[in-house]
Amino acid sequence: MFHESVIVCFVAIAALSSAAPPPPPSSSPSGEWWRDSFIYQVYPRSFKDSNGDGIGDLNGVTSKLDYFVDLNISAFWLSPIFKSPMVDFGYDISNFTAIDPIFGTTNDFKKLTTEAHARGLKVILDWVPNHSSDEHPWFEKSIKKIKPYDDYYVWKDAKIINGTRHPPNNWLSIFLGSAWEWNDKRQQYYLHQFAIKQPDLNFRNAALRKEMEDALVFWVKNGADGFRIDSIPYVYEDAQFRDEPIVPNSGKPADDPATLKHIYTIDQIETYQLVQAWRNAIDSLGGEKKILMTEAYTSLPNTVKYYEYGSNVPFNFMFVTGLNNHSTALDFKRSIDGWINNIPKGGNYIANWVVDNHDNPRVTTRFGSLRADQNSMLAAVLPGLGVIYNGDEIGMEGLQLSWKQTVDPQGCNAGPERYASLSRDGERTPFQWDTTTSAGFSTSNITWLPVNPNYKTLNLAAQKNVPKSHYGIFKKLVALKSSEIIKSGELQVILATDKVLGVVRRLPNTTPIVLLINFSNDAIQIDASAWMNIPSNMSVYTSSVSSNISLGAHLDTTSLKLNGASAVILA
Ligand SMILES: *[C@@H]1O[C@H](CO)[C@@H](O)[C@H](O)[C@H]1NC(C)=O
Ligand SMILES: *[C@@H]1O[C@H](CO)[C@@H](O)[C@H](O)[C@H]1NC(C)=O
Ligand SMILES: *[C@@H]1O[C@H](CO)[C@@H](O)[C@H](O)[C@H]1NC(C)=O
Ligand SMILES: *[C@@H]1O[C@H](CO)[C@@H](O)[C@H](O)[C@H]1NC(C)=O
Ligand SMILES: *[C@@H]1O[C@H](CO)[C@@H](O)[C@H](O)[C@H]1NC(C)=O
Ligand SMILES: *[C@@H]1O[C@H](CO)[C@@H](O)[C@H](O)[C@H]1NC(C)=O
Ligand SMILES: *[C@@H]1O[C@H](CO)[C@@H](O)[C@H](O)[C@H]1NC(C)=O
Ligand SMILES: *[C@@H]1O[C@H](CO)[C@@H](O)[C@H](O)[C@H]1NC(C)=O
Ligand SMILES: CC(=O)N[C@H]1CO[C@H](CO)[C@@H](O)[C@@H]1O
Ligand SMILES: [Ca+2]
Ligand SMILES: [Ca+2]
Repeated sequence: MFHESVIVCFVAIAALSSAAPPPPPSSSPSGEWWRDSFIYQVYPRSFKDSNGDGIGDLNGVTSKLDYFVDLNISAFWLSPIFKSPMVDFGYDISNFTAIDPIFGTTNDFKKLTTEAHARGLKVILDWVPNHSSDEHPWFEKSIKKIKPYDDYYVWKDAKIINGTRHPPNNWLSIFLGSAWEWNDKRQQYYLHQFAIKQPDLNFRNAALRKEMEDALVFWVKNGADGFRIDSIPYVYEDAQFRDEPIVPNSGKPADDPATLKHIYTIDQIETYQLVQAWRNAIDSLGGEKKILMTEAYTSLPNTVKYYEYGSNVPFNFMFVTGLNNHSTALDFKRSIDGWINNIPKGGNYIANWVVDNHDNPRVTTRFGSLRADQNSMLAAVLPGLGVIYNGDEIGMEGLQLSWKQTVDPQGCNAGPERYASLSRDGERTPFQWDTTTSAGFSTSNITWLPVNPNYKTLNLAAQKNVPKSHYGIFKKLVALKSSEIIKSGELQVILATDKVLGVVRRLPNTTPIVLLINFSNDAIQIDASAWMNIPSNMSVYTSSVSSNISLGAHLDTTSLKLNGASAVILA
């Protein structure tokens, strides 16, 4: 016991002396309304159905705007709502300037933005530039080599080996198998980095670039306050179409993209220049500032590079893919410090913390239900912007579907043996509003994905007036986000022990804000006061549902006990 605490102390000292990255910029460049707020991702199919067809829609979102006001988020972003055959549930777009009838009409969108703006809320659209649907008229014309569409997609001749047709190179699709699909009519292969029905657009063609930029401008003129750009690293590929090197001993099947080192299919420099061009195009329209958020699952240097090319929010996915329920307090500290320290200096850029999204198992699945609040608490106390996914704020849980119920192409392509870990349906089930039919999501009892049966107890209505609920806690977090100490206070990320992560925000002559997270089940009693240089008597601002500490209680931080997997914010 004594021996263990000696080691613990050493870690804490080492951490303290090397910690304290420079404080984040405190002056907010005027008009950047997203700073120091939470942004909320709406998955429209699953949020609220207004017409009883079992699929969420725009009028459904409009009917819930007062909920966003209640949450006090600054903005919400909508996964794609454009015309689509829905093979990849809207990520396969067949008209970039039309709303899909499943979601409503252009007028419904205008109504949504008008009513949102009237409530001080901003609306962000999901922009999917890498590919269109194969049912887009451009693709149909491209197959027929009708100008200028002939060159709107990435076409290549077959490689003939011993008289047999082969794809032009070894590139693999994210959804498994060759990234090339043979088209009999055109007698060429087309590139698809995602599904076969999602041909990659050719951004080396100036006319295509112009069409896409015009579409962005179209939506801004119709009320969009900015864009979340999907899968941005994939937009350009190597102009010479070279084979990608093979990862030695990946242990993956040959059709899995993890077997290749992606040096020619992602992160090309032209991709960054394209984001800058879009930045310039939407800025030139004037009016209120527009936000650009970029989705890039890539290395940290390649992610933060987007800051310098006009992205306000290069999504930080450390809580989504980098860390999991095996991560230690030290892993968290290293990742957080790494992000803060890698933000380019001098640009007044802000950090961001993505808690969850529609492509990864829910936070409750990845970290366990006891830790449902932990990452939102981090996103609130750390500087910059927090991004949550619908349902996080009530601790919604993933649902494991049967093979027969699976509809996600990433699951379907994987087949009955492999779908369970690859399908994204589990995190996309309908929002759980209350205990009525289909959890209040739809008047229909048949919904596009089944409602999680736990809605009878886990729903918004059950938490609405309960301070110590996920929802009650999240509301406290949003309020904290806009406080001066979180906006501009000094940041320290400290290992209070090797099992307990501490985040402290300080302003002169003010009680600090202290977040403590217990990462283990080892019995350690800590003197947080000495190690973290915080007052010995602090009150509980909020604590996780899993914590037995009461809100508003006063705690003696010289001898602090947190129960397993719990987190607390002291003030
Ligand atoms: C997309 O839809 C809009 C609105 O319905 C229409 O005016 C336009 O022609 C369509 N674009 C294409 C390429 O089909
Ligand atoms: C092509 O055929 C020749 C003769 O049968 C054989 O030696 C060679 O290995 C084949 N090449 C490939 C790439 O399969
Ligand atoms: C930890 O995460 C894995 C993978 O997401 C999951 O299977 C496991 O149940 C989790 N464990 C706990 C205790 O939450
Ligand atoms: C769904 O509703 C229909 C019509 O009201 C009813 O007959 C049916 O039993 C319901 N099914 C379920 C699973 O609740
Ligand atoms: C709502 O957010 C705004 C801006 O972030 C903040 O000024 C305000 O105090 C918040 N309101 C509440 C009730 O937390
Ligand atoms: C902690 O502070 C509160 C409020 O100032 C006070 O009521 C309480 O007695 C203090 N507790 C201790 C142990 O000093
Ligand atoms: C919380 O639980 C832990 C262990 O489960 C216990 O030691 C501690 O006294 C409890 N704290 C409160 C405030 O009830
Ligand atoms: C962490 O949780 C365990 C299990 O409930 C508890 O015994 C321990 O005291 C906690 N650690 C700290 C530092 O609070
Ligand atoms: C997080 C996210 O939106 N991922 C999307 C990336 O792009 C593919 C193809 O457009 C989608 O399937 C994913 O959902
Ligand atoms: Ca509907
Ligand atoms: Ca591409």
